[in-house]
Parts: sequence; structure tokens; C-alpha cells
Amino acid sequence: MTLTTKFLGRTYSSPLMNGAGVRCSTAGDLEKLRHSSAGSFVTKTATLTPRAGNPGHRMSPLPYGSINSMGLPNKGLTYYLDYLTALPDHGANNFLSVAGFSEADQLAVLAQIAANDFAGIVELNLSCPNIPGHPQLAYDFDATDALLDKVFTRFPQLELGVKLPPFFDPIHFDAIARILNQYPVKYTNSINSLGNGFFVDPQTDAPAIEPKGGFGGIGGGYAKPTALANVRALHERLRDDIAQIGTGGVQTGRDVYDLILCGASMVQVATAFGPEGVPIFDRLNQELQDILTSKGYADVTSAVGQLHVAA
Ligand code: RRO
Repeated sequence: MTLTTKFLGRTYSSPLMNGAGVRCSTAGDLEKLRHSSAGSFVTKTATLTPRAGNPGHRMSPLPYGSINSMGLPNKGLTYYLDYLTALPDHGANNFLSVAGFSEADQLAVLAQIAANDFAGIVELNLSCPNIPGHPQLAYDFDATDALLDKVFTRFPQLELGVKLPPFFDPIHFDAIARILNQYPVKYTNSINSLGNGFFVDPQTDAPAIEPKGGFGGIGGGYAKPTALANVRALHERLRDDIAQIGTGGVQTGRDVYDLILCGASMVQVATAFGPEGVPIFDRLNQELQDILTSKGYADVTSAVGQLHVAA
């Protein structure tokens, strides 16, 4: 039984990797991931210029997951491009997460990447829930369609996937799939955190985090059923050549396996990676290997989308 996985024509030692945001903001974080048993890594979402993010206490563990309103703190696109292009393979097997605050900003980010010799995969984050005054872009279907039209017209050479927010209605699964199916999108990554949740700290009777009056993205165990639903719903609706990454609520090998059954070829770990750090990939690789072996699969690819459904 092997965990070796193919994704976008690349070969990875494992389908597991970090989710953008947690422990992936500095070169030191990324080096730890690079030397870990994760199959790949993605950077913190980068913007054209560095950002400090939202002020105050902005991430809190919760009983079954986490809440965050980080507000896109990052070292700026140039920092991540410099790091990735200095790697022996120019980052060919890695993912650069990026975002912008307007269409012009998004296109400027991609222009800088296209002008560089980064050889990896671009993950366009259409779903950050924590920027005051800026909605999660993918909830605006017309704006998403217009952006992707420009992106693929101007930068056909980029290998690009999209990080999506959770959708909660079949009409919305249909709508986002109809848009994505028109473009040479390489993959989808579902889901970003459940936007604008809220938690009351029982010790203080106050919100668990400070920015935005306490509203923040919910991750961890709370997110798993919604992540499975989104991966499954998009797997049923997207062109066969659009791959899927599954993210949301991964704590065990069983969680990884469930996302694979629903259609994910790679799986990201965000909330649980925070406290456990890179040893989590050793544990999850072993747990995934055990479950795939017990189910009779020789490799990960054979299990992708193999949910048992009544005929
Ligand atoms: O930085 C954040 O506040 C953040 C981002 Br960009 C994102 O995509 N998802 C999230 O939960 N937090």
C-alpha cells in the first residue's frame, strides 16, 4: 500500500498537506513543512504588500475546533515568491496562496507571479471571511465569473486552483460549478472556514476573539460535515479534469479517508495542525495508510470518489 499520490501531473509522497493560514507564514514555518512527512505545502495567503492583519486577540481554540479573524496577516507576495523560487525545483510541487482586495488587485498579484519563475501551483483565495468591508468573493457569482474570465484570458500559463467558501444550498453548488466548468481551473479547494461564526467565552461572557465584534471563521470539527458536503457536491458537478482538494475538520485518518471518498485527491489540515505541528503528518499518514489497507486499496488514487452509494 502506498500513499504516493498524483495531483496536476505531479507526484507527492502523501496526499496530506497543511491548509493555508496555520503555521505557514514564515520561511521557517515553510521549511518545517518542507522537511516533514506532508506531501506538499501551501503558503499563508499572500497579498501584494505585507499586512499586519486585524489587531487584538484574533484566534481562539474552541471545544470542537477554532475561531479566527486574523485579517490576512502575511509578509507580502515578494517574500513568498523569493522563498519558493529559491527552492531547488522553483517551488514546482508547492502551492502559493494569494488574494486581492479588488479585481485589479487580484490581477496585479497574478501578473507578479506570471513575471516570476515560480514553477508551482497558484491557489486563488476567493473566500477570506475576515476583512472588514470585503465580502467572501465567491459568494458573489457574477464577480467570480468576471474575475475568472480576466484571469484565464490574461494568464493562461498559470496553473491555478480556487479556495472556496462553504456553500449550503444545491442551487449554490450548481451556480459555482457552472462558472468553474467554463474555465481551465485546475482544481478546487473546499472549504475555507465557516465564515462569521461566533463563540461566547464562558469564563468572561465576552466574544472569544476581539476583531469584528467577535465574528470569525470557524474551523476544526465543526466544519467537517460541511466540508464533506462541498467536496461531494462539487465532485458530482465539476468537469472530470478539475481536481479537488478537501479541507475541513481533519483530525484523524478517518477524516482524511472520508474526504477522499467524497472526491478529494489531496487533503489539507488547518486547525488541528496548529497545536500538533508537523508531527501530525506522521500520525495522519499512518492512520490513513492503516484504513486504506484495511479497506483493500492499493493506493490513494483508487479510493478517490469511491463513496458507496445505492445504485
Ligand atoms: O487571514 C485570515 O483571517 C483568514 C483567511 Br485569509 C482565510 O482565507 N480564512 C480564514 O479563516 N482566515
